[in-house]
Order: sequence, then structure tokens, then C-alpha cells
Amino acid sequence: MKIVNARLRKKEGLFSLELTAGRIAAITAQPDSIACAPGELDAAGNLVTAPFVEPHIHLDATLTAGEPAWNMSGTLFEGIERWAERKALVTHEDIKTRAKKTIDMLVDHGIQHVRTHVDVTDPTLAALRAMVEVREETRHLIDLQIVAFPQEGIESFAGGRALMEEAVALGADVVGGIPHFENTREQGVSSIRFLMELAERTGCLVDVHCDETDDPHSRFVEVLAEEARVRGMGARVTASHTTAMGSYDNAYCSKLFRLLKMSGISFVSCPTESIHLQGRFDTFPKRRGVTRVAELDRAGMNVCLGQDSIVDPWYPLGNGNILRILEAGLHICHMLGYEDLQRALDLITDNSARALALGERYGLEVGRPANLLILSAPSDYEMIRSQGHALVSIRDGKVLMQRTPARIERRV
Ligand code: 17E
Ligand code: FE2
Repeated sequence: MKIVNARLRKKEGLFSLELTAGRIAAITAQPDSIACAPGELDAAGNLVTAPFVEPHIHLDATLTAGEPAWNMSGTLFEGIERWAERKALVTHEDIKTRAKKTIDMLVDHGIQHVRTHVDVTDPTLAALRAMVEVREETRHLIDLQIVAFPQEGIESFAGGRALMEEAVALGADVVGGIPHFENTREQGVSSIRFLMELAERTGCLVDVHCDETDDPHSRFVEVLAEEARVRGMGARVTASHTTAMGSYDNAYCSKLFRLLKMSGISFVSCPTESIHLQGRFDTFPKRRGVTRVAELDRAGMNVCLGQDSIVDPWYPLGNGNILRILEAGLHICHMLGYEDLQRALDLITDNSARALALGERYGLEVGRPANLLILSAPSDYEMIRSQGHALVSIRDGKVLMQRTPARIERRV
């Protein structure tokens, strides 16, 4: 297959891409725009990019909002309570059906790489067992990483450590955590030591729900970063949410940033989720409850954006469109400056791929897998401004999804 008249991010001019045997065989500069031959795809001067990445979602909980009860306070903590009620009702098929429906929504928006957190604070590990099957059964659509996520704690939940070990033995790719939700600060710290040791011993990646609160005293990201630094594991470790960083004072943050940078860990922010769940204990002025996305980025650290939820006890909306999260995130994080807009798609492509440690399985380079998107606009800036879409998603050299944009007819 050949794609002509493609614009590539951070490059001048037009290009043709040749895809052979599921790989990118050639990327050739075109002196001018050319006619598209039968069987070829015409990017028409719009961007061709690597697929979008969803670095943080909970596929076990999606599409359960209101079952059996709605989260009325809008807090993270009521979300965890409501989910515990729904979790008691999950079955193998229920998890698989909802996860697959949600994966279809992600695929329809150009996502081909997904990291899902799966709640393992369940003595039966029903959700995890189901998700391991989903990972196999959806390989033609996405690459799925499964995080063993202890929603109700590692130290605070009966048998929490053993469940984490068992989840990894059953096939989890990534070790998770939730130190800010453990009963005591000490348990938060020991949970991080435990999960880092487990990841190091088993070769798993790490992605911790870390400091997802407005409490400025929640300072577990320093523990996670230091563990990663000492073990030399920074490239394999992600801190998700870190919303408390939006409430740290600048004196602490300036010291913290030095450690974060030395550690080499990545960050995921879920701006729509956090603007909804955080700030709930404030009156006015009211905090944004989002981590320091622009500041981490400007300090040279790796930060990306995720959806977190689609219609679950924590967040009632969502449709799989990560570009919606990007647009909201750029607003919420004060990132509508010219420079930020020039490279906005980094936050849902290259940066996320780095957080997921995708390495050479990702990216528009000759020899890499023929996974790519044709977008509806010629630049990052114009994708955001026009609220553009992925028009074609190609996986393994074959068209996986094609979107026909809405047609508007003017009568006057
Ligand atoms: N669980 C959690 O602890 N935090 C979240 N944002 C979600 C689930 C969605
Ligand atoms: Fe999450």
C-alpha cells in the first residue's frame, strides 16, 4: 500500500509512504503534490502520524456509571465506593463485553496502543483474568498493556500483596499502586517499596496512581521517583495523575523537580477527569486539581495525556476521542501558547509511547510496524483549532478504520 501527499510532523514538504508486509518500507520526499493512483491513499496535504496512544484508562470499569448508583458528590472517594458495589457484581463476560465495546470506541478515534489499569483488589481476580483474554482477542485492533491496579490498596486491603503477585503471575504487564489511598503515610511508602521490588524482580513496567488528591501533604511521587532513580528504572516507571502537585507550594516543587528529572520517570495527566474529581473540597477560589503539565514539559520531563474513564463511577462522559482530552488539557493547563500548539500532538503520541516504553514498535520510521493515521488537518495547531479527527487508521499495513467527515451544505 502507498500513501501520497502526506505531511509529516516536524518536517517540511510532502512525502509518500510505502507499506510492505506490515512494515513501513519507504518514506520518500515529494518535490510536489502528485495524483493519487488507484489503490493508493491520498493524504491530500494533511498529517500522517503514528497512531494515537491511550496511556491511562480503566477498561474494567467503563460503561458502568449509575450501576447500581451514581456518584453524587463527584469525588474520587465516592467513585471508589460506588465501584466497590459494582465490582461485587462483575462477571467474566460482563468485563469482556464492556472492555471490547470501549476498545471499539478507542479504535474509531485512531488509538492503537492502550494501557489499562485493572482492579486487582478482588480475591477472585475476575476482571484481570477477563482482561488477559481481551488482550489476546483484540490484538488485531490494539496493543494492550494491563496494569495490576490495587484500587483499594496494597497494604490496606486484606491479602493485597499476594493479589499483586498473583496478578503478575497471571500475565499483568505493569505493576500499579495507590499510595495516597493507603490508610497511613507509612503504608503508602511501604506499598511503593513493595511494588517497585515486584516490578524489578519480574521485569514488569510500573504505573502508579500517585497523589491523586488536592492534599498538598500527599508526597508519594518523591518516594516513587527516588525508588526509580536508585534502581535505575526511570524509563520503565510512570506516575499517573499526581494532582497534588497542583497544590504543592513552589518551594517544595523546585526541590522535587530536581529529583523527578534525575529519576527519568514519565507522567500521565488526565485533565478532564481531574478537573471533574478534584477541587471538590474547595470553595472559592477553587483549585484546578491538575498536575503541572506545562511545567514538567518545560523542565524537559516526559508528560502525556489520558482519558482515564468512559462512563464509569468517576466520570459520566467520554466517547473514546483522545483529541477531546487534548483540547481540554491544553486549556486547563495553560498550554494554548503558540509554541505549545505547534507540538500539541506530542501529548497523545510520542510522549505517551515513551511512557509506555513502546520503543521501536512505535513511530514513523522505515522498518517499523505499518501502524499510522491520516489526520484531517495539515498541522498540530490546525488539528486542535478545527477539532479535527483521525480519518484513516492503518494497522499492520491494512486499513482498520476510515471516517467520513460530516458534510455541511450551505443553502444561502
Ligand atoms: N480509580 C482511581 O483511583 N482513580 C481514578 N481516576 C479512576 C479510578 C478512574
Ligand atoms: Fe486512573
